[in-house]
Amino acid sequence: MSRLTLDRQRVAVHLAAPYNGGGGEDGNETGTGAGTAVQEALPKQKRPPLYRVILLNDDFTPMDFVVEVLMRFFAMSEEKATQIMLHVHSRGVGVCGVFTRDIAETKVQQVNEYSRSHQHPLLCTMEEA
Ligand code: TYC
Repeated sequence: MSRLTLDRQRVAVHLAAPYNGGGGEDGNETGTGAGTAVQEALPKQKRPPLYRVILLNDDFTPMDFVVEVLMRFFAMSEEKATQIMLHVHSRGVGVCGVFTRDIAETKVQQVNEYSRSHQHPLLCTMEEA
């Protein structure tokens, strides 16, 4: 069962709890003063959509440069970066990480701008996870 379903269930149980007037000043009310029943707001949806940041293979970008990019912008160790680079090199695409939309957009921009400024055709993109 998804967490969303669980949240909805918890809210339904909460709202269906018996209205027993406990603590009322005159025995009829709930203690809010004027007989007004107060319903708590539904919980905000807390989980934003996530996006995969994807690296694309090409025939020209040097492997060392791709490893440097992965270390610089995705805080990977050299070992992890090499593993991801080789995956992209052999499979065509690979995931650098999963982020909220703003962070993913920033990473994509940073990688593409850095690659362009070094005259490499390396491309980064994103997709909803
Ligand atoms: N295919 C490139 C080469 O042979 C290396 C490479 C790996 C390029 C990953 C891009 O995202 C990439 N030099």
